Amino acid sequence: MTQRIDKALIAEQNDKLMPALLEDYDALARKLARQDIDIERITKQAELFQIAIPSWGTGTGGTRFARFPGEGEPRNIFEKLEDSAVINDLSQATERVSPHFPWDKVDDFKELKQYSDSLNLKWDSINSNTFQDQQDQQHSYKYGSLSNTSEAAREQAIEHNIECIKWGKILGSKTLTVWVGDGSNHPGQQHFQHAFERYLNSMKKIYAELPADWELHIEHKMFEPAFYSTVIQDWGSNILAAMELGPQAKSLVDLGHHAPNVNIEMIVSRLIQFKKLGGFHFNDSKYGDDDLDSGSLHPYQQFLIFNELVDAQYRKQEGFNPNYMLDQSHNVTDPIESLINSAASVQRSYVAALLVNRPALTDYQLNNDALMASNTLKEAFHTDVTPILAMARARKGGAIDPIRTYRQSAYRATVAKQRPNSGGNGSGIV
Ligand code: LRH
Ligand code: MN
Repeated sequence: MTQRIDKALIAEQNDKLMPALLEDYDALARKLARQDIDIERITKQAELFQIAIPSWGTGTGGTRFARFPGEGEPRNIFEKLEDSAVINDLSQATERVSPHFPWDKVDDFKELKQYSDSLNLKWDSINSNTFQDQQDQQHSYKYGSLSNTSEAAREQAIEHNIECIKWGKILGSKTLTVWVGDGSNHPGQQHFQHAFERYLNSMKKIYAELPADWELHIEHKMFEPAFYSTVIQDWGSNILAAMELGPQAKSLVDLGHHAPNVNIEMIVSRLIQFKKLGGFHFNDSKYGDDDLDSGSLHPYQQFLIFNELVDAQYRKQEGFNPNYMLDQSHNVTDPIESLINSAASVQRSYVAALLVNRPALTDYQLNNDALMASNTLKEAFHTDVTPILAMARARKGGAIDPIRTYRQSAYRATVAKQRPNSGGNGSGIV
């Protein structure tokens, strides 16, 4: 039986919190008015903000060492959709879900579409998977997939991606995201150019099957599962591949796929300039691809990324239409709470970036006034936009304090009774 967050509970909780919110909202409105910023214009843009939920993020994640399942784990895509609907009930900013095949594969995709429709959820980018061998798989991906030296293995991987497009069309998705772990662990093991050529030839066969209104998003990653070289290891190989494939191919930036201290906001600026920014997998990390909650460690970097995105929006940059999505692994928190928190964190970076005084910034940049240019960004970053985020949620029927309302709903305890513990504390990210 589908569990949702009771609208009456949200209303009752909001009623308690609204007087304080109105006070804070009015105070912020006066502060922004002194900067000639109309808070209502900003709140409307906050209401339009959407970020997709990774289906695989609704379950407890793990590492190669272990996974410690939580209570009421979703056991299939239908239960992952239920949890995603709860996140959207409270946040009103996550109406799209991104599936991963074959993890979310079903026999009847029309039935799955009907179920998502019944939950007012839409389908975001389709993620293919040629980084694991499936039960009945003929050719192994041990030595790669789209760049494998075995033509049979490449053809198998191409077929899987084309099948993902077919399933995505039934669900109403418009994007295929391709991340491959292809690479090598030993110097000399792989011929870098030949491997890239095999990858490109395989991707050309997938690209040829793309519907005219679809995009193909290429995701780069520095390392893991390969630990010496990775075929698409950085934005350089990524944009070269996207340019080689054609206008529907774009680059996807997963924040955790870069070496520590890489200037990701500058990579974003380059991809925007060459109309190759397809979208993002937001998360945060301290060491490797840690897939931690977005903005939990580097909120200023996340803000600086949105400063580039809002600047492009402000300049009406041609071909600018990036897709936003979370890609996280929740090993020690309730995944629903982490996804609610992270969606709000990314939305906060966007709203703060809307407050940047761009004409002033341009002046300081042209006059090499580095300090005032930096302060212009910091002023926006340090503005507490919490009242705008809460008001945007409340006006759309969401919760002023989504975590508090979620806990009041006892949703997790309820589904824990309905979903027997799937046990299996093996290892692996999902
Ligand atoms: C690879 C990645 C990719 C997904 C996987 C779940 O690290 O970021 O986006 O396919 O995580
Ligand atoms: Mn990713």
